Amino acid sequence: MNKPVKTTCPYCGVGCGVIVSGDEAGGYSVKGDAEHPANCGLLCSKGSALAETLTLDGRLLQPEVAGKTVDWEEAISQAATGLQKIIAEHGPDAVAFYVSGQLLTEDYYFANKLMKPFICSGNIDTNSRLCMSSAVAGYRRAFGSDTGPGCYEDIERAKLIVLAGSNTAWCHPIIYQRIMRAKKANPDLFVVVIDPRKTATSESADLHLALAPGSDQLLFNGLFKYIVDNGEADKEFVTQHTQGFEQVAHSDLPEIKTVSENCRLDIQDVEKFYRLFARTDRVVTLFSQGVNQWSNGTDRVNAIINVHLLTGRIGRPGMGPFSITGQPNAMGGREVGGMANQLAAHMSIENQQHHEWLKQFWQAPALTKTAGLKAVELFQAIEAGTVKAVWIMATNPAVSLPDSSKVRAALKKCELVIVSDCMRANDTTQYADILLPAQTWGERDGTVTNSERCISRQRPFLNSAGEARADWWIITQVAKKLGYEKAFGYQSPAEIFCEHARLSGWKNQGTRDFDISAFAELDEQAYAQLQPVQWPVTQHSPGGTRRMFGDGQYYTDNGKARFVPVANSAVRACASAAQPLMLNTGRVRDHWHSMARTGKSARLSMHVREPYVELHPDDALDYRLKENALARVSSVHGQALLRVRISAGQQKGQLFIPIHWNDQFAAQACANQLVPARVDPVSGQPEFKHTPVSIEASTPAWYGFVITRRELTAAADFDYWTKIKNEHSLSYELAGFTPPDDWTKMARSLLCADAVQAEWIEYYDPAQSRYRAARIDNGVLDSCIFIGPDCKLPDKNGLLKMFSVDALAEADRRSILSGESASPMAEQGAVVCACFSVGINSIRQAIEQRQLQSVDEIGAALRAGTNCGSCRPEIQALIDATLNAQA
Ligand SMILES: Nc1nc2c(c(=O)[nH]1)N[C@H]1C(S)=C(S)[C@@H](COP(=O)(O)OP(=O)(O)OC[C@H]3O[C@@H](n4cnc5c(=O)[nH]c(N)nc54)[C@H](O)[C@@H]3O)O[C@H]1N2
Ligand SMILES: Nc1nc2c(c(=O)[nH]1)N[C@H]1C(S)=C(S)[C@@H](COP(=O)(O)OP(=O)(O)OC[C@H]3O[C@@H](n4cnc5c(=O)[nH]c(N)nc54)[C@H](O)[C@@H]3O)O[C@H]1N2
Ligand code: SF4
Ligand SMILES: [Mo]
Repeated sequence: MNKPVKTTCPYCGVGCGVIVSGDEAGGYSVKGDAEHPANCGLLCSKGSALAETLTLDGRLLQPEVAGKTVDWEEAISQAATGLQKIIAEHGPDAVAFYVSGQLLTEDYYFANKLMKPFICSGNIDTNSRLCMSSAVAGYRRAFGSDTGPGCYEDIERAKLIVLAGSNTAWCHPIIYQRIMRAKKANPDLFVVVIDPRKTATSESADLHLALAPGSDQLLFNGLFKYIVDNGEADKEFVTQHTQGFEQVAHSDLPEIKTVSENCRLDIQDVEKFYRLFARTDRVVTLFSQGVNQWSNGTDRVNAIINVHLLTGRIGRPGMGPFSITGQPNAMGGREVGGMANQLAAHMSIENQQHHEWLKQFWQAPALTKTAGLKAVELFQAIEAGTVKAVWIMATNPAVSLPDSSKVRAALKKCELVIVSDCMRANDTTQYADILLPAQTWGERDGTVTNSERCISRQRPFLNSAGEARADWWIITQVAKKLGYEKAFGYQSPAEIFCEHARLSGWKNQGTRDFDISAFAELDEQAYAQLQPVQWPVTQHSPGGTRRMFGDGQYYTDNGKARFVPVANSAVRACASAAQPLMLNTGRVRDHWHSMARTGKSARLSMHVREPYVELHPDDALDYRLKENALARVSSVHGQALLRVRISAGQQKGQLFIPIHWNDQFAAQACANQLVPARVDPVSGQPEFKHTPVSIEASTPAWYGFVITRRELTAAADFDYWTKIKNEHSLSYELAGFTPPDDWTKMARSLLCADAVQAEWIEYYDPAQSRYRAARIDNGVLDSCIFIGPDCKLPDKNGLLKMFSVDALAEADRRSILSGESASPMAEQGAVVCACFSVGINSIRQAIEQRQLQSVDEIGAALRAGTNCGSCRPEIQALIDATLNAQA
């Protein structure tokens, strides 16, 4: 690699610019792009660790049909004939695409173009259905279009920032850092976090409203009433630019007292929030999955938009409702009409004129007349047998869709499952009849759009691994085989991008928000050099558009934004005697979804090392659960077996399980085995945050762990296992309900199957039920196993250190089975700062012994928090907790 390459981070919707440079050893380093408007040079822990995820481990490198490696021609031909046969026999609606916000815009554009006009079915939906379809539906109800009004700069210009249902510090870390920086520059900036849970985000908030789960619309309806009653509404704005005010004003809006009782919030806190909101002009309300992923997600979005319209706080600097998008190209998917109920270029499935225009533009014989099946319905139709073929691209539905056992059963039954992915083995690829190897980040070439409508380039700096190809290329090949040569005769992503840009301007004339017609004639070189730019980008606004709706004009029939009346409560699942608790699910700081990429990085795996269920101390007492022991969580749909974490940050009656772990990394840790397929009736978005469940202590006969330099395929035989990547090894946590007859036999078959002669040391204390053994190959520690009667096992840091050396010191060799390195190092505990591997114990010690009282002081002493900054809220929490304890 000669010159550093500017590209975009492939994780979250913040869309940070990164610069990748090659080093002499053939490795890569990644840093933030100071010129990118999203991050101005900053990167979070995930972005900073990107270079560690480039290995070919686990990559899908060749096409496969029925488990056999084939060449591309064969794979494409099989895919096309398979689809064709089903279409011929059962019609176009018997096939479907299930795509993803992790595709590039060019890929996405083609997937939609192949399905809606040419195959002529609406059956293309995307994992964005699970992610922000409620935000899309809410925007469209209010604005008549799917338009994100604001931009990131509004964060710096706001005086009040409301974070609703968003763990920004972990999920959109650079937005969070921008908020923290803004707060430093302007100490008057007030931050309110609305989340039932205590999170890293609520840690630094000025006010945390830990409301009763599911009560957001009541809170915002109450705010609406407060604003009206206190004469704080912007009457002029309401009259000139909105409609439907009376309907909301005359709906059943709650008094503060009702809000406080039903949201279970302190009345003073509610009043404080209402007063602040009513009296602060520059308010930005950022919202995410705690709002969207409920069976009334769309209503909640409108409850938020309503108060912004009521106060005229939209379209001007420092204000507006702001849906922060999850995936790197969630927005790009919306632009190309990637959802089953959208058409390309923000045209509308309900609008006949738009259908005609699209047919003309694509010179397509037809176009689906109706919307297709939304994600959850789509998999139900596969189960029912009405959809007989599905092509899955860049998503892992066996893990991420609700009621995943049903999804798996549907995939198993489906006549033809085609999967395009970059990884060979995930929970979905096992059901594939045809596997198509896709390029991944570093190889792929195209564009993505972030939360603030900013289009950025992803540029390649690596050659494609094996036979991997661009997703758009794969789609063109299948399309051509299906007979659509003319419409899919493209050679480069630039050509596709130009067509997409041309379409956005086609018959537009200001009638549709999405317009990038200024790029319709972009040549290859200009595309290569395309700078980040916010749409719309037209002849009138060639430099892009920061904010929308500054002119008070909306895309509704009469140009006025709509208020939407929203019920105070929703019909949703209730706890029962059999399922007395409610399950909330979400993310951890350093893993991304099903861990295909982050699971490869030891640094990112250090922060949270195992799947877990978190609950309140009172519930732990009631259900006799101990920290670090195992518990079984059950719903009517399935079960999970997880490590227990006890935290007062959870509300009583609430459990939290992270979504990341799946069958590739654990025995039974998939959150969606528990979650039902209940959706918001307007948007079709699943209710991921509210599942009735029960919990009980699980009582394994033994607990243990293995550290090894090799994958242990036999780990899958244990009742409980999880796998974690370390710097020089892998760790497996294990547990079993019955002890093996012979520990030595079990341990040796696990660790020495490939080398029966290997040097082996062991220790067994039957009285204590403790067994320990290690395999040493030519003076190097190869693997070790530690078993005990309960979850109190030795700290692994000393052992991990022994895996980092080429030859074991004699003293270390003698002390392996004690679990301690002879060259002692303090037990640092769970890693908080992933960049510099600083553990919780080291930080606590520094606070206690050296009297350090700020995150900056900790940084100066230990370096923790001084690189990406993602751990700063956790360090602050440790300082607060320690100082509180001392006081
Ligand atoms: N580290 C990391 N970052 C990511 C991702 C990742 O996998 N890992 N994924 C990306 C994607 S695709 C997405 S969509 C985003 C998601 O980003 P977020 O939406 O911030 O993430 P979640 O953890 O799903 O949920 C956010 C919060 O909603 C809260 N919540 C639950 N119920 C309610 C409720 O009734 N009301 C309110 N107000 N809050 C509630 C939860 O307690 C949780 O803290 O993150 C993106 N960024
Ligand atoms: N319970 C619960 N469930 C949830 C959520 C929740 O909060 N709670 N959140 C939901 C949300 S918001 C989301 S976004 C989903 C995410 O869920 P998924 O979309 O299933 O998440 P990933 O694990 O990111 O899957 C992406 C897959 O695409 C592959 N891939 C990556 N890049 C490319 C590429 O360029 N081309 C191709 N062809 N493949 C590629 C990866 O290897 C990986 O297998 O989960 C949803 N599910
Ligand atoms: S915030 Fe982090 S994960 Fe998200 S785009 Fe930026 S660097 Fe990537
Ligand atoms: Mo998402």
